[in-house]
Amino acid sequence: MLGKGASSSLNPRILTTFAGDSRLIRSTRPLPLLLRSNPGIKPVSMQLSRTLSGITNLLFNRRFVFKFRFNVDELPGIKRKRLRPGKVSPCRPVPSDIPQPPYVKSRKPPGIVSGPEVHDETGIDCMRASGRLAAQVLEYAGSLVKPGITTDEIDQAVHQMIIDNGAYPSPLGYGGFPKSVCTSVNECICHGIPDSRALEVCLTEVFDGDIVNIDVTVYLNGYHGDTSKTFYCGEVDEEAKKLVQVTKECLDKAISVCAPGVEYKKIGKTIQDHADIHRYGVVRQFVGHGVGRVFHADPVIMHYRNKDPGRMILNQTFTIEPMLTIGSINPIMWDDNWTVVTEDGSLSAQFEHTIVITKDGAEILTQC
Ligand SMILES: [Co+2]
Repeated sequence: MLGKGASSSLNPRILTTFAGDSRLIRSTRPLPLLLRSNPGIKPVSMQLSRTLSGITNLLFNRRFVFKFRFNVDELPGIKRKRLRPGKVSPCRPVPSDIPQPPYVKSRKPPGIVSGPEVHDETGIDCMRASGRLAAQVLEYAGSLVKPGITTDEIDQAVHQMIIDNGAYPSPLGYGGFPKSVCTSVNECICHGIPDSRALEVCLTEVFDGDIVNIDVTVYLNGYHGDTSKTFYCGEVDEEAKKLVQVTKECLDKAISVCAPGVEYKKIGKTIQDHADIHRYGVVRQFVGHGVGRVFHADPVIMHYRNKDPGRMILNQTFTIEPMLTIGSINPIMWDDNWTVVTEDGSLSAQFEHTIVITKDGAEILTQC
Protein backbone atom coordinates (compact mmCIF):
# COMPACT_ATOMS: atom_id res chain seq x y z
CA MET A 1 0.00 0.00 0.00
CA LEU A 2 1.20 3.46 -0.75
CA GLY A 3 -0.53 6.87 -0.65
CA LYS A 4 -2.89 8.70 1.63
CA GLY A 5 -4.49 11.90 2.68
CA ALA A 6 -5.29 13.76 5.81
CA SER A 7 -8.13 15.73 7.33
CA SER A 8 -10.25 18.26 5.54
CA SER A 9 -7.33 19.63 3.66
CA LEU A 10 -5.22 16.88 2.25
CA ASN A 11 -1.62 17.10 3.14
CA PRO A 12 1.36 16.07 1.07
CA ARG A 13 1.47 12.69 2.70
CA ILE A 14 -1.49 11.65 0.69
CA LEU A 15 0.34 9.84 -1.94
CA THR A 16 3.75 9.89 -0.49
CA THR A 17 3.03 7.22 1.98
CA PHE A 18 0.87 4.23 2.22
CA ALA A 19 -0.27 3.76 -1.25
CA GLY A 20 -0.27 6.92 -3.11
CA ASP A 21 1.66 8.56 -5.72
CA SER A 22 4.44 10.19 -3.83
CA ARG A 23 4.17 13.31 -5.86
CA LEU A 24 0.93 14.75 -4.54
CA ILE A 25 1.02 18.05 -2.88
CA ARG A 26 -1.76 20.19 -1.62
CA SER A 27 -3.50 22.65 -3.81
CA THR A 28 -6.54 24.73 -3.15
CA ARG A 29 -7.84 24.81 -6.67
CA PRO A 30 -11.60 24.32 -6.50
CA LEU A 31 -13.70 22.31 -8.87
CA PRO A 32 -16.74 24.54 -9.29
CA LEU A 33 -18.45 22.40 -11.89
CA LEU A 34 -18.52 19.33 -9.76
CA LEU A 35 -19.47 21.32 -6.72
CA ARG A 36 -22.43 22.79 -8.44
CA SER A 37 -23.70 19.56 -9.86
CA ASN A 38 -23.39 17.60 -6.66
CA PRO A 39 -23.43 19.44 -3.37
CA GLY A 40 -22.70 16.21 -1.47
CA ILE A 41 -19.18 16.03 -2.74
CA LYS A 42 -16.58 18.25 -1.20
CA PRO A 43 -13.68 18.61 -3.54
CA VAL A 44 -10.13 18.70 -2.42
CA SER A 45 -7.83 19.16 -5.28
CA MET A 46 -4.29 18.16 -5.24
CA GLN A 47 -1.39 18.64 -7.44
CA LEU A 48 1.19 16.09 -8.26
CA SER A 49 4.68 17.28 -7.96
CA ARG A 50 7.77 15.21 -8.12
CA THR A 51 9.54 15.41 -4.80
CA LEU A 52 11.25 12.07 -4.78
CA SER A 53 14.94 12.29 -4.50
CA GLY A 54 16.84 10.43 -7.12
CA ILE A 55 14.18 11.05 -9.70
CA THR A 56 14.42 13.99 -11.98
CA ASN A 57 12.52 15.06 -15.03
CA LEU A 58 9.32 15.46 -13.24
CA LEU A 59 6.08 15.59 -15.05
CA PHE A 60 3.65 18.00 -13.60
CA ASN A 61 0.37 16.22 -13.49
CA ARG A 62 -2.77 17.46 -11.92
CA ARG A 63 -4.91 14.94 -10.15
CA PHE A 64 -7.82 15.22 -7.86
CA VAL A 65 -9.05 13.34 -4.89
CA PHE A 66 -12.39 14.32 -3.46
CA LYS A 67 -13.60 14.03 0.04
CA PHE A 68 -16.83 12.16 0.15
CA ARG A 69 -19.91 12.78 2.20
CA PHE A 70 -22.27 9.98 2.84
CA ASN A 71 -25.46 11.71 1.86
CA VAL A 72 -24.59 11.47 -1.80
CA ASP A 73 -27.42 9.91 -3.74
CA GLU A 74 -27.04 6.51 -5.26
CA LEU A 75 -25.67 6.88 -8.74
CA PRO A 76 -27.68 5.54 -11.65
CA GLY A 77 -26.62 2.36 -13.38
CA ILE A 78 -25.05 0.76 -10.30
CA LYS A 79 -26.91 -2.30 -9.14
CA ARG A 80 -25.08 -2.93 -5.92
CA LYS A 81 -25.42 -0.77 -2.85
CA ARG A 82 -22.87 1.95 -2.33
CA LEU A 83 -20.14 1.00 0.07
CA ARG A 84 -20.59 2.70 3.42
CA PRO A 85 -18.26 2.83 6.42
CA GLY A 86 -18.91 0.46 9.31
CA LYS A 87 -17.56 0.51 12.85
CA VAL A 88 -13.83 0.10 13.33
CA SER A 89 -12.85 -2.02 16.33
CA PRO A 90 -10.08 -1.00 18.78
CA CYS A 91 -6.45 -1.53 17.78
CA ARG A 92 -5.16 -5.06 18.23
CA PRO A 93 -2.01 -5.45 20.35
CA VAL A 94 1.27 -6.92 19.10
CA PRO A 95 3.46 -8.85 21.57
CA SER A 96 6.35 -6.71 22.76
CA ASP A 97 8.98 -9.24 21.66
CA ILE A 98 8.04 -8.78 17.98
CA PRO A 99 10.26 -6.12 16.39
CA GLN A 100 8.31 -3.19 15.00
CA PRO A 101 9.24 -1.10 11.99
CA PRO A 102 10.60 2.32 13.03
CA TYR A 103 7.58 4.27 11.73
CA VAL A 104 5.29 2.74 14.35
CA LYS A 105 6.86 4.68 17.19
CA SER A 106 7.92 7.68 15.18
CA ARG A 107 5.77 10.77 15.04
CA LYS A 108 7.21 11.60 11.67
CA PRO A 109 4.88 10.70 8.82
CA PRO A 110 6.48 7.91 6.86
CA GLY A 111 7.34 8.81 3.30
CA ILE A 112 9.16 7.17 0.47
CA VAL A 113 12.77 6.52 1.33
CA SER A 114 15.18 7.57 -1.37
CA GLY A 115 17.35 5.03 -3.09
CA PRO A 116 16.43 1.58 -4.40
CA GLU A 117 16.25 -1.58 -2.31
CA VAL A 118 19.11 -3.74 -3.63
CA HIS A 119 20.16 -6.82 -1.68
CA ASP A 120 22.94 -9.33 -1.28
CA GLU A 121 22.19 -13.07 -1.16
CA THR A 122 21.29 -12.99 2.55
CA GLY A 123 19.00 -10.04 2.02
CA ILE A 124 17.22 -11.80 -0.83
CA ASP A 125 16.73 -14.86 1.38
CA CYS A 126 15.14 -12.58 4.00
CA MET A 127 12.92 -11.06 1.31
CA ARG A 128 11.91 -14.57 0.20
CA ALA A 129 10.95 -15.41 3.78
CA SER A 130 8.84 -12.31 4.34
CA GLY A 131 7.33 -12.64 0.86
CA ARG A 132 6.39 -16.25 1.47
CA LEU A 133 4.77 -15.43 4.81
CA ALA A 134 2.82 -12.54 3.26
CA ALA A 135 1.59 -14.89 0.51
CA GLN A 136 0.57 -17.56 3.02
CA VAL A 137 -1.33 -15.03 5.10
CA LEU A 138 -3.04 -13.71 1.98
CA GLU A 139 -4.10 -17.21 0.92
CA TYR A 140 -5.52 -17.86 4.36
CA ALA A 141 -7.33 -14.51 4.42
CA GLY A 142 -8.79 -15.24 1.00
CA SER A 143 -10.10 -18.61 2.20
CA LEU A 144 -12.18 -16.74 4.79
CA VAL A 145 -13.98 -14.62 2.20
CA LYS A 146 -17.60 -15.69 2.22
CA PRO A 147 -21.01 -14.07 2.73
CA GLY A 148 -21.49 -12.87 6.29
CA ILE A 149 -17.87 -12.49 7.38
CA THR A 150 -16.92 -8.96 8.36
CA THR A 151 -13.73 -7.35 7.17
CA ASP A 152 -12.87 -6.85 10.86
CA GLU A 153 -12.94 -10.64 11.33
CA ILE A 154 -10.56 -10.96 8.37
CA ASP A 155 -8.30 -8.38 10.04
CA GLN A 156 -8.35 -10.34 13.28
CA ALA A 157 -7.38 -13.57 11.50
CA VAL A 158 -4.62 -11.86 9.52
CA HIS A 159 -3.27 -10.11 12.62
CA GLN A 160 -3.16 -13.36 14.59
CA MET A 161 -1.44 -15.36 11.86
CA ILE A 162 1.20 -12.69 11.35
CA ILE A 163 2.10 -12.37 15.02
CA ASP A 164 1.98 -16.18 15.45
CA ASN A 165 4.78 -16.24 12.87
CA GLY A 166 6.88 -13.71 14.76
CA ALA A 167 6.20 -10.93 12.28
CA TYR A 168 4.65 -7.47 12.53
CA PRO A 169 1.64 -6.47 10.36
CA SER A 170 3.22 -3.55 8.47
CA PRO A 171 0.05 -1.44 7.96
CA LEU A 172 -0.70 -1.28 11.70
CA GLY A 173 0.36 2.18 12.87
CA TYR A 174 1.66 3.20 9.46
CA GLY A 175 0.82 6.91 9.30
CA GLY A 176 -1.91 6.20 11.83
CA PHE A 177 -3.55 3.35 9.90
CA PRO A 178 -5.57 1.55 12.58
CA LYS A 179 -5.64 -2.05 11.34
CA SER A 180 -3.32 -4.86 10.26
CA VAL A 181 -4.53 -5.31 6.68
CA CYS A 182 -6.36 -3.34 4.00
CA THR A 183 -9.69 -4.70 2.81
CA SER A 184 -11.07 -2.91 -0.24
CA VAL A 185 -14.57 -3.90 -1.24
CA ASN A 186 -16.23 -3.31 -4.66
CA GLU A 187 -15.73 0.35 -5.63
CA CYS A 188 -12.98 0.76 -3.04
CA ILE A 189 -9.75 1.26 -4.98
CA CYS A 190 -7.44 0.68 -2.02
CA HIS A 191 -6.78 1.32 1.69
CA GLY A 192 -10.14 0.14 2.92
CA ILE A 193 -10.09 -0.10 6.72
CA PRO A 194 -11.46 -3.40 8.05
CA ASP A 195 -14.72 -2.73 9.87
CA SER A 196 -18.06 -4.19 10.93
CA ARG A 197 -19.44 -4.47 7.39
CA ALA A 198 -20.19 -8.05 6.43
CA LEU A 199 -19.28 -9.22 2.95
CA GLU A 200 -22.41 -9.70 0.93
CA VAL A 201 -23.97 -11.80 -1.71
CA CYS A 202 -27.42 -10.60 -2.74
CA LEU A 203 -30.07 -13.23 -2.07
CA THR A 204 -32.36 -12.15 -4.86
CA GLU A 205 -29.68 -12.15 -7.53
CA VAL A 206 -27.66 -15.27 -7.98
CA PHE A 207 -24.47 -13.72 -9.30
CA ASP A 208 -24.09 -10.59 -7.26
CA GLY A 209 -21.37 -11.12 -4.69
CA ASP A 210 -18.90 -8.52 -3.46
CA ILE A 211 -15.35 -8.45 -4.71
CA VAL A 212 -12.76 -7.67 -2.06
CA ASN A 213 -9.07 -6.89 -2.35
CA ILE A 214 -7.02 -7.98 0.63
CA ASP A 215 -3.61 -6.31 0.89
CA VAL A 216 -1.16 -8.01 3.26
CA THR A 217 2.25 -6.70 4.25
CA VAL A 218 4.39 -8.38 6.90
CA TYR A 219 7.61 -7.21 8.53
CA LEU A 220 9.73 -10.28 9.24
CA ASN A 221 13.36 -10.20 10.40
CA GLY A 222 13.66 -6.60 9.30
CA TYR A 223 12.18 -7.06 5.81
CA HIS A 224 8.74 -6.21 4.40
CA GLY A 225 6.83 -8.47 1.99
CA ASP A 226 3.82 -6.89 0.30
CA THR A 227 1.10 -8.62 -1.74
CA SER A 228 -2.59 -8.37 -2.54
CA LYS A 229 -5.31 -10.17 -4.48
CA THR A 230 -8.95 -9.54 -5.26
CA PHE A 231 -11.28 -12.32 -4.10
CA TYR A 232 -14.91 -13.15 -4.90
CA CYS A 233 -17.52 -13.38 -2.17
CA GLY A 234 -19.73 -16.19 -3.42
CA GLU A 235 -20.70 -15.91 -7.08
CA VAL A 236 -19.99 -12.61 -8.76
CA ASP A 237 -21.34 -11.36 -12.05
CA GLU A 238 -19.46 -11.70 -15.32
CA GLU A 239 -18.59 -8.01 -15.39
CA ALA A 240 -16.81 -8.21 -12.04
CA LYS A 241 -15.13 -11.50 -12.91
CA LYS A 242 -13.71 -10.13 -16.11
CA LEU A 243 -12.35 -7.01 -14.40
CA VAL A 244 -10.63 -9.12 -11.76
CA GLN A 245 -9.15 -11.49 -14.34
CA VAL A 246 -7.85 -8.73 -16.57
CA THR A 247 -6.28 -6.95 -13.59
CA LYS A 248 -4.45 -10.16 -12.69
CA GLU A 249 -3.31 -10.51 -16.31
CA CYS A 250 -1.97 -6.94 -16.20
CA LEU A 251 0.18 -7.78 -13.18
CA ASP A 252 1.44 -11.04 -14.73
CA LYS A 253 2.31 -9.34 -18.01
CA ALA A 254 4.08 -6.50 -16.21
CA ILE A 255 6.20 -8.92 -14.18
CA SER A 256 7.12 -10.82 -17.34
CA VAL A 257 8.79 -7.75 -18.91
CA CYS A 258 11.00 -7.02 -15.88
CA ALA A 259 14.76 -7.66 -16.04
CA PRO A 260 17.99 -5.80 -15.30
CA GLY A 261 18.33 -2.67 -17.46
CA VAL A 262 14.65 -2.55 -18.45
CA GLU A 263 13.05 0.86 -17.99
CA TYR A 264 10.41 1.10 -15.25
CA LYS A 265 8.09 2.77 -17.71
CA LYS A 266 7.75 -0.51 -19.60
CA ILE A 267 5.62 -1.69 -16.66
CA GLY A 268 3.12 1.14 -17.10
CA LYS A 269 2.95 0.68 -20.84
CA THR A 270 2.41 -3.07 -20.53
CA ILE A 271 -0.39 -2.61 -18.00
CA GLN A 272 -2.14 0.18 -19.82
CA ASP A 273 -1.89 -1.56 -23.20
CA HIS A 274 -3.67 -4.60 -21.79
CA ALA A 275 -6.26 -2.55 -19.87
CA ASP A 276 -6.99 -0.54 -23.02
CA ILE A 277 -7.85 -3.68 -24.98
CA HIS A 278 -10.62 -4.35 -22.46
CA ARG A 279 -11.53 -0.66 -22.06
CA TYR A 280 -10.68 -0.56 -18.39
CA GLY A 281 -9.24 2.45 -16.62
CA VAL A 282 -5.90 2.40 -14.80
CA VAL A 283 -5.81 4.34 -11.52
CA ARG A 284 -2.95 6.83 -11.49
CA GLN A 285 -2.69 8.14 -7.95
CA PHE A 286 -1.56 4.93 -6.32
CA VAL A 287 1.70 3.36 -7.28
CA GLY A 288 4.03 0.44 -6.81
CA HIS A 289 7.19 1.05 -4.82
CA GLY A 290 10.55 -0.22 -3.73
CA VAL A 291 10.12 -2.50 -0.73
CA GLY A 292 12.58 -4.30 1.53
CA ARG A 293 14.12 -3.00 4.71
CA VAL A 294 11.67 -0.13 4.37
CA PHE A 295 7.99 -0.38 3.46
CA HIS A 296 8.12 2.27 0.74
CA ALA A 297 11.29 3.17 -1.13
CA ASP A 298 12.25 4.34 -4.58
CA PRO A 299 11.38 3.68 -7.31
CA VAL A 300 7.80 4.83 -7.75
CA ILE A 301 6.24 2.35 -10.16
CA MET A 302 3.53 3.97 -12.25
CA HIS A 303 0.96 1.60 -13.69
CA TYR A 304 0.01 3.81 -16.63
CA ARG A 305 1.96 5.02 -19.67
CA ASN A 306 4.68 7.38 -18.46
CA LYS A 307 8.10 8.72 -19.24
CA ASP A 308 10.06 7.65 -16.19
CA PRO A 309 13.65 7.22 -17.36
CA GLY A 310 14.82 4.89 -14.56
CA ARG A 311 15.97 1.33 -15.14
CA MET A 312 15.73 -1.88 -13.14
CA ILE A 313 18.77 -3.11 -11.21
CA LEU A 314 19.92 -6.66 -10.52
CA ASN A 315 18.83 -7.85 -7.03
CA GLN A 316 16.44 -4.93 -6.61
CA THR A 317 13.05 -5.51 -4.95
CA PHE A 318 9.85 -3.57 -5.62
CA THR A 319 6.13 -4.05 -5.94
CA ILE A 320 3.83 -3.84 -8.92
CA GLU A 321 0.19 -3.33 -7.93
CA PRO A 322 -2.14 -2.19 -10.71
CA MET A 323 -5.64 -0.96 -9.87
CA LEU A 324 -8.13 -1.20 -12.75
CA THR A 325 -11.63 0.24 -12.91
CA ILE A 326 -14.68 -0.38 -15.07
CA GLY A 327 -15.68 3.29 -15.03
CA SER A 328 -14.01 6.40 -13.68
CA ILE A 329 -10.37 6.25 -12.58
CA ASN A 330 -10.83 9.24 -10.31
CA PRO A 331 -10.64 8.57 -6.59
CA ILE A 332 -12.70 9.99 -3.75
CA MET A 333 -11.38 9.76 -0.23
CA TRP A 334 -13.64 9.10 2.73
CA ASP A 335 -13.53 11.16 5.89
CA ASP A 336 -11.42 8.46 7.53
CA ASN A 337 -8.59 9.81 5.37
CA TRP A 338 -7.72 6.36 4.09
CA THR A 339 -10.53 4.67 2.21
CA VAL A 340 -10.39 5.54 -1.47
CA VAL A 341 -13.33 4.75 -3.76
CA THR A 342 -14.10 5.42 -7.42
CA GLU A 343 -15.99 8.67 -7.88
CA ASP A 344 -18.74 6.98 -9.89
CA GLY A 345 -19.09 3.94 -7.61
CA SER A 346 -17.94 1.57 -10.33
CA LEU A 347 -15.92 -1.51 -9.46
CA SER A 348 -12.17 -1.49 -8.95
CA ALA A 349 -9.82 -4.49 -8.70
CA GLN A 350 -6.15 -4.81 -7.71
CA PHE A 351 -3.39 -7.42 -7.60
CA GLU A 352 0.10 -6.98 -6.16
CA HIS A 353 3.36 -8.87 -5.91
CA THR A 354 6.77 -8.09 -4.50
CA ILE A 355 9.42 -9.11 -7.03
CA VAL A 356 13.21 -9.27 -7.17
CA ILE A 357 15.09 -8.51 -10.39
CA THR A 358 17.21 -11.54 -11.31
CA LYS A 359 19.81 -12.18 -14.01
CA ASP A 360 17.21 -13.44 -16.47
CA GLY A 361 14.12 -11.53 -15.45
CA ALA A 362 12.19 -11.32 -12.20
CA GLU A 363 11.25 -13.71 -9.42
CA ILE A 364 7.97 -13.35 -7.56
CA LEU A 365 8.80 -13.29 -3.85
CA THR A 366 5.23 -13.21 -2.58
CA GLN A 367 4.27 -16.77 -3.38
CA CYS A 368 3.64 -19.73 -1.11
CO1 LIG B 1 2.34 -2.05 -1.85
